[in-house]
Amino acid sequence: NITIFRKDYTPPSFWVDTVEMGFDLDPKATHVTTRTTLRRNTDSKEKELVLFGEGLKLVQIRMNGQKLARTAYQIDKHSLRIFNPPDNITLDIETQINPIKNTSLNGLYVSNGNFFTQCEAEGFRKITYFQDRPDVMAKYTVMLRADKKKYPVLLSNGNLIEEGKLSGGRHYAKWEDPFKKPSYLFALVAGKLVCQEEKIKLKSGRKALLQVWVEKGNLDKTQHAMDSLQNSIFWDEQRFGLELDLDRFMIVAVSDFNMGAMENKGLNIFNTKYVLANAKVATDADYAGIESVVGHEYFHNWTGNRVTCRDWFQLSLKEGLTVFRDQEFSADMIGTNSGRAVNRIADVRMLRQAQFPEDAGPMSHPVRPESYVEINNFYSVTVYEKGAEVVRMYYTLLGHEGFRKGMDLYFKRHDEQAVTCDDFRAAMADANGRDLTQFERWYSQAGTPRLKVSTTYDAAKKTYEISFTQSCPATAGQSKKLPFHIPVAVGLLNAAGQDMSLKCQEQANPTDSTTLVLEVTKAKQVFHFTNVKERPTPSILRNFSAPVEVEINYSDEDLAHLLAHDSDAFNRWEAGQRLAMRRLLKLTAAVQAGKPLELDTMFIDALSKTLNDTTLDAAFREQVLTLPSATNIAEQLKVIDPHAIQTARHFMRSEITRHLKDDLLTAYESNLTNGKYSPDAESTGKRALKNLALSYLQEWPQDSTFDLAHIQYKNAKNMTDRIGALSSMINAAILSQKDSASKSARKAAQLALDGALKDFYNAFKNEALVIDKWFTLQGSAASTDVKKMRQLLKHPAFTLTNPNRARSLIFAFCNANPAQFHAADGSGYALWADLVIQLNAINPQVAARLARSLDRWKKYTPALQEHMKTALEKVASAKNISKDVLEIINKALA
Ligand code: B3K
Ligand code: ZN
Repeated sequence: NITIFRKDYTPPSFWVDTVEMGFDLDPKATHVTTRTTLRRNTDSKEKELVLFGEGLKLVQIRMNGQKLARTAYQIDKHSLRIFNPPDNITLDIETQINPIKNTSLNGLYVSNGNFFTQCEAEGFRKITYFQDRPDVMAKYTVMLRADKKKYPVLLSNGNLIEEGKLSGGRHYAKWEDPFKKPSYLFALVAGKLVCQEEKIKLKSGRKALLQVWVEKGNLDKTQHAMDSLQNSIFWDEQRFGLELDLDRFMIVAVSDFNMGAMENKGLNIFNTKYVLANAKVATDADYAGIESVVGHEYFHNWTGNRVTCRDWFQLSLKEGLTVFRDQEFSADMIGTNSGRAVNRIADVRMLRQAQFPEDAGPMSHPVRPESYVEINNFYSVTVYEKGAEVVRMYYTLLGHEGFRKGMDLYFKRHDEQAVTCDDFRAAMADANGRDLTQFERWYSQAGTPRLKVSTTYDAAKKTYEISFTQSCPATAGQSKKLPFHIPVAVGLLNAAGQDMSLKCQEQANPTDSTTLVLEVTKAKQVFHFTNVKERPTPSILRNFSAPVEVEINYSDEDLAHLLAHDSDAFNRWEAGQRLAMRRLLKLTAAVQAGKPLELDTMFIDALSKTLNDTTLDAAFREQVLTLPSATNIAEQLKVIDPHAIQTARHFMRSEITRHLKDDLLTAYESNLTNGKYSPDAESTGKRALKNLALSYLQEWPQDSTFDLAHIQYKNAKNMTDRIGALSSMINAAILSQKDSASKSARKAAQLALDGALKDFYNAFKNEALVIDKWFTLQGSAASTDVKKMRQLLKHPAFTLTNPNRARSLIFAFCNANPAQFHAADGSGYALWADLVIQLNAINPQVAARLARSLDRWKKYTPALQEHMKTALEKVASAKNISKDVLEIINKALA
């Protein structure tokens, strides 16, 4: 397995102008003809023409009309090399492939009898021999031929220019994409599909046809995706002045898919999970997910497709930027008071949950990685989510207008080019006359920076000082770090909880502003504030203005003050999380030391104030009442003891419930959403708070609280309430085993739960995405041990070949069921190893994701570490392990 380095980039030896492809589609033997016109790149020193190809049967190759002599080229497992080609070439290549056998879901494959492609990053080479690299951009024409009965719909990128009948019951469709594109954006779809379509008018007055294609029977679930697409189109016109450049834009849903969706030019292919929704089958979270993924893929049309990446090390150029754009889109769509902040909180939760651990573990890499073995492993939370934070920092540093100027210049300079992260940074800098040289370190240095903050107030001089000390822990392959350019948004609260107006000596700001973006660029830096009339409470890193960890000595009173008053809703929430985290760490230590567990009333009072403050949006209150996750807690510890964390967290939840039963019940009852289901922000927030209250109430096992869940299940009119009730019933059944509930109550809880699970399965057995939820509920239930897991894996509805289904059960167990996955005897890890090995043979990309579950193994208690190591070694020594999985395992073991 070879490592590819960023420093080794060289331009391609040939440019490709046009690509004409022909497909004779057949599940077992698809015939592909590819005619390309190439011309030598005079900037390249490379003489040969190297085409990549994988798993292809080469039928014929001709150069400039002549059959290519066997001595003129060489073929190995991964490439076809043409010696001494002339400067201008027309190449004709015929290959044959076997889509039905393709379980990797990469390249051309079959799902439910229909054909689909996935070419990013390197799937095109599984279709034909080609310079399959993003800096080779060409214009494509595609002719599809297939049996008309079996494959009535034939789609590819761009515009349909011709279609008709062929002999033998076959038909054809010819597509032409008017824009140059890299091969990874090629797509075709063929099969039995139906669509919802609408015509819209674009800003320029041009009309465009929008289509959402699904399998028959799912047309009642496409409206939300269609609405989201239209909202995305209008938002991009408004916010960035970017118009849809095609006359036709298609979304196709497929149930076998490795990730969320793919931005193929004009023909987005989506996991059904991010298309199909109605109140019966989809939760509020599903609705929000669809909106953001539809937005994300659509926004790629400019950030990714019109301007693409020079090489895969630049992946964050398109992904970080496009995630930032989809986050802003969702925030602009939400329209409630605290909606923006609630979205921001959810994004930061996710960053801390997944990206911070990645950045501290064996797979840590900079936003622009320096090397890879398998590029698919770098479609990571670092490249995507941290990459989006990096883009957000430009936005914070340059302001709304400044950022827009930078975007405009980026498109002006680079339209229809393949470029780098440096090009993006240069556009941002040049458009604003700013020096962003140091900012480059966000792209080259891995790790989550630490920002230590200390403050001093001089009452006599009325001055206030904030000192910052930044550092960054060593990460895989990077021991020394240089200071980052960190925008730190700061506010100062007076004793009444109001924002003070700020005057800072080091940082000019508009008069009367109450939030100031301090630019920390040195290892140590002090900012002086003048005319500060009383000792303030500092609100640091408002709206999470940089992806760093802030260490600051707040007193509990400071935090309660911030939680109650900060004008920055993000930091209000953050203060609550800090109060909780302190206590969770203490409780975890107490569990380990065998000391009694206690929780102070000050914390509970602070929570109860928020819970009962009905001037706050329900969505925001729900976020404040949601405790830091087990993973968040684990990351704060030197040694992870998952069982101690569980016990501590459970104790805190039950104490909160013991004190706030009545308030929780009130929150439950006053947030019922009756009437027609709508996934708008206000109703979503109400359901979230109601279901959170319901789950807390189960910590106080009583017939009445359990009945609440059971009745909600029976009467549920939408999937959010149904799932909310069911997961509360699961927890209630578990808790009633532990606590003092009577024997008959215990039995009743278990019986009701069994009944509900059965009922749920029967009611939705024809809705694959809902059955995924059914598996997830059980995979993550603290009552599901390894033995129960092995039973669920044998359930007739379970399969490893469908990624959604495999993930629904297995990832839930390995990533969201710490109590059982970390079973003391190592049986959870042994199961993990078996499954990684089995999945590896079917789908290396899915297997490699699962392989990540043991990333942090070196942080666990010695006994667990030992078991984890055994499991990792088992995978490492198994036969035929893909480079996808090996890269992960080898880095973990290194
Ligand atoms: N660009 C695709 C991801 C492709 C993943 C390849 N392993 C989806 C997206 O980010 O929009
Ligand atoms: Zn993307």
